[in-house]
Amino acid sequence: IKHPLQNCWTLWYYENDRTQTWEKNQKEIASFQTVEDFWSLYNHIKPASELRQGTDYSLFKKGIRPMWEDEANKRGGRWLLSLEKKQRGNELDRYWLDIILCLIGEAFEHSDEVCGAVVNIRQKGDKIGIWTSDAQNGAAVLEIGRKLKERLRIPPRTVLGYQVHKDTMDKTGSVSKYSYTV
Ligand code: M7G
Repeated sequence: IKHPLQNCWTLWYYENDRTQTWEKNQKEIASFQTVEDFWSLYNHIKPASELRQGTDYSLFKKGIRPMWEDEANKRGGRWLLSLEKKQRGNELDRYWLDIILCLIGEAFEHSDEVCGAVVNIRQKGDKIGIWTSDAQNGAAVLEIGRKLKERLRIPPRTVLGYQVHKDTMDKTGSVSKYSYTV
């Protein structure tokens, strides 16, 4: 028998087709709920570093759509890892895989607060976000942020910031503020 995961997870792919709405461009690829099915999916798809600019992968608990508007996300936010261009070549795929393993392996004490994660492939620099459901739950948000930083082996001098989705949504300038940092 296969090894069951605590949760069932869905992988999504986003491609920016300008004739469609942002929401319509989010496509469900596949769902899995065992370790073996995760690896067969992972081994079958392109690594993030080989995707085209402007695309995203999102991995969310089944039933949660990878968007701010979803009931599970609308009071939440994300830990944001902004990568430099040169990190696509070496660190992007490792970070993304380590994050997936933290998610599906329920690595956090507050794993119930985790909704999913997104990797954005962008010309200006790739981004990875780990989405949690309640931006007001400081204890959970901070525990998840600290554990991420440790598990990804992010150097202590690199600051990770948490953005509330509402702030990201309403942002007028180019950057939205961090509500927490680790
Ligand atoms: P992005 O893809 O998160 O980052 O957001 P980028 O600026 O580096 O490309 C780009 C745009 O996509 C936003 O300004 C929104 O128009 C749209 N968008 C992104 N997200 C995450 C959402 C979402 O959750 N819901 C909706 N409706 N639009 C979104």
